[in-house]
Amino acid sequence: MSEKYLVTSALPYANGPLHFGHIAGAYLPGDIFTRYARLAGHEVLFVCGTDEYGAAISLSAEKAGRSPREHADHYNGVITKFFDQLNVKFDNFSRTTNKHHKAIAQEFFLSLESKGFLTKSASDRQYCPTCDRYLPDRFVVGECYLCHHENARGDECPKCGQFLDETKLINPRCKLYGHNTELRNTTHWQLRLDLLKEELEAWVETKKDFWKSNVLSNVTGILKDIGARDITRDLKWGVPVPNCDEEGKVLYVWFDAPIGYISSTIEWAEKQGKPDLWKEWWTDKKTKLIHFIGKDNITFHCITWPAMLLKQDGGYIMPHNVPANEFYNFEGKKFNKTSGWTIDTEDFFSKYPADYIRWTIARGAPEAKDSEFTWTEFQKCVNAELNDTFGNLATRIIRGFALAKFEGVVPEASLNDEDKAVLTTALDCHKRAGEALENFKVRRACEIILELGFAANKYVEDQAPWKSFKTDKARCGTTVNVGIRLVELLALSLYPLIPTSAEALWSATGRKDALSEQRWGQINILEEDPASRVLEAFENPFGKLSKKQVKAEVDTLHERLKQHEKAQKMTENTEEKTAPAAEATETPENAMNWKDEISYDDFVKLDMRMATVNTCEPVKGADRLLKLELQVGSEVRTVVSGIREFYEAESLVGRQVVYLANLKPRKLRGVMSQGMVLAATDAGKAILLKAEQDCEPGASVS
Ligand code: B3M
Ligand code: ZN
Repeated sequence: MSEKYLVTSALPYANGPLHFGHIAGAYLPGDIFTRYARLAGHEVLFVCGTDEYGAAISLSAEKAGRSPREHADHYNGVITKFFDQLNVKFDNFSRTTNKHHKAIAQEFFLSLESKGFLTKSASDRQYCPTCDRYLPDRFVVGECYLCHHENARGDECPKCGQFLDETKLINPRCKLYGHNTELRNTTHWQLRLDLLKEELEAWVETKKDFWKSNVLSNVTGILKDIGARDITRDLKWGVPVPNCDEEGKVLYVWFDAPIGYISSTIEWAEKQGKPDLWKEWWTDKKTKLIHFIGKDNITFHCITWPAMLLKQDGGYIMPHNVPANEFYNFEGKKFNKTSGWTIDTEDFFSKYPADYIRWTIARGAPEAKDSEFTWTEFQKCVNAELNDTFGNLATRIIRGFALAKFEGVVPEASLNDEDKAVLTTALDCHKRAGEALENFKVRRACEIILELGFAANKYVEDQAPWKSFKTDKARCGTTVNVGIRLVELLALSLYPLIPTSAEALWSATGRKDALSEQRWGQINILEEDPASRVLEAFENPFGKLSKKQVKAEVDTLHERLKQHEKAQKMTENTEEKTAPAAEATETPENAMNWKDEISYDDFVKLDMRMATVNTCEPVKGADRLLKLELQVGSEVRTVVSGIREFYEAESLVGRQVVYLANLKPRKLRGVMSQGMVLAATDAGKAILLKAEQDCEPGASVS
């Protein structure tokens, strides 16, 4: 039966690049499902966009020295490019700052309020008197009162994973500057999930036969003692609470974010020139709304968001299924950009085609439990599966025989039982792979398609066309003809998973029509005969990875981690060793002229940033001064520095420096210098500081 699917993937926060862990959870599964569903004849719309409001974006923007909007602009670009590289294709990729978003988010709020599902109450919250602002969620850090981890966030502890009450943090500090905080009383709105508990439980009950068990158990567990939850924050960056006369109250990002699915659809409809078309998706009872997410987003998609939808007047549909995935790790640990435990995606895509990673992730998709990427597994997937199974079949049949021995024309066939048997097996695999994909079982689909590949290779092996070519050319011709049919069906089966390679295989069989426009289950390779089709040159879309290559990848990774650990140790050492400096003074040569002790609070007043030199020129009439124009985040600052005798002006352009930004500006030889660049002095020579590797200009130094 033909269905109507509205497919979404979790909206990625526009505050950093994505890694393959994210891809495995929400994006590749969404893309695979969408591609499959289209082939299966379903009507599909696939929407996504960046999640741009809230504390996470504000904090990360402030760290980078950008405004939240500039920060979101930047990462929206980075993320869009990543999806292009991976061939993840949305019908619309929007942003929660799109022009439709605010109004619908406010409408959702007002509708819940008018029906009595919101309450308003005042309570104590963390406030930073120095920064003069409240510190919602991750803006405040401190010791976890449950597990005593030192760096817990206001909303949750990364160590014990528990949601936290920010007011109970031990030694709370403002995350960005380390200021001491205090509690202040402020008003917030709560969504009365307690009043919706029964309705939600009844709704979840209707899902119990087809939702994934990990999702069901998670949701029923949380629903048991669900209470009211805050849906507003004291923050500048967000959708303003509607009809509210107090300044600085915005909707909690998790309240507005899922509405991004709707606003992205509205944007899509507008681009189609049919502004009302979005309603045919969001309010048509036939639409099956499918949310692809990672497991950490289950509560929001299966409880809060449905609760919000239940009490709207627009006639919105409810989620049909939420096939959440578990986590996808990397070589035994979580992906971690800070420590370097990650894959540099630019480097990756410069070496490997997207289909290699798509296949590897799909093959080991974290569907029922956490799984991981390892370089060895990657090599196995590429070499043994893509190349030796799929590539090999096509190479042997097409290049080895059809092109080399039959002048590029598919020979006639006269099918015997063995030929029919392999074609039947292949058709059965294709059908079963479709069922697996329809049920979000990507891993299983890969296994079944491999089965198809194995059966096809075994058939060629058994038929030994290299022998029959000499003894029975007609038989050989039939084997080649059957082989072409098998490659054709293989290409169709692989399309949702590895579209580019599948298209290459498809056209190599001489098909001139578009693969993406075929119908799953409607190519009958038992009947449809490719004989006399003309083939063109064949390029195997797959290659192999050498042992050396894999070793180099693993070595680079460990080297990066080692560097990171070394750098960390150095910081720890300097922190610990400031006191015993007295020992060093025992030898007179080492006598240090220590400055007076300062407090940590004094130190954090220094606003130091990584900056990139845009231009640099000598200051006229001053033989010791250079004028540097620095890129710091999105801003440009001018600094005059007394380093002319040590550096050629041109040689500094493009390099990074450490920049002290909040030094009172002063005029030097008629040029206003806004701060200074830091340098070490060694034997009377100034040596500019830089970080061990280039950073985002504006990155803070502490
Ligand atoms: N941005 C969290 C995440 O990226 C959040 C998802 C929103 S989906 C509406 O994991
Ligand atoms: Zn502060």
